[in-house]
Amino acid sequence: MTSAANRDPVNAYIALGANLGDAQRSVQDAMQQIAQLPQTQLLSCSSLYRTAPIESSGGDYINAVVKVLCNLPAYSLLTMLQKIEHEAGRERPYRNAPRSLDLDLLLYGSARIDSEKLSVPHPRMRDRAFVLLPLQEIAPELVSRADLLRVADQRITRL
Ligand code: A4P
Ligand code: MG
Repeated sequence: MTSAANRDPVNAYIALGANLGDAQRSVQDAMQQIAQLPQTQLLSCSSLYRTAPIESSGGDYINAVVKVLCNLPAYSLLTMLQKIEHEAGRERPYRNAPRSLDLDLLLYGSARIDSEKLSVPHPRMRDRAFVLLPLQEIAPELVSRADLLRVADQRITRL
């Protein structure tokens, strides 16, 4: 078995979202917490975006995407992201409920994982302006014109 210390670091992209409480603050705080994760270097952060809820109730969301260089295995990174969500008061009363903080792993290098606990690439990332526009800001090579056309009717404003 390969130890974490011998693993090649991987570029990973994380989507941040919130639409309960002080959502801007929650997203900014989460960026700081991601920067402090072990074996993880925060490489870039998109702007914050105000976005219309997609298949979700509640008010507008604040969304952003960050890029990290990470030595953690994908499942360990996910567990740490879920801990940050939990500490931000995340509750899950029903699917797509308004949330104080949501952290989704979009991409973990070129890995393809499809388990109940973790799917990467995130299966819905190419259908959502709230992912694609911030991702395009920090990794334009990962977002195509066709992607952007597909989500052109979704309301999103860069803050
Ligand atoms: N899980 C599987 N793959 C992943 C992954 N790549 N990253 C599992 C994170 N978690 C992943 O997650 C549910 C389960 O997915 C977890 O047990 C985890 O192990 P969750 O955080 O409880 O729920 P979620 O993120 O709401 O679920 P889901 O299905 O990923 O939701 P979506 O499709 O991402 O939609 N509208 C706007 N404007 N902005 C938003 O941020 N977010 C959603 C959530 C809907 N509409 C939105 C927004
Ligand atoms: Mg989530």
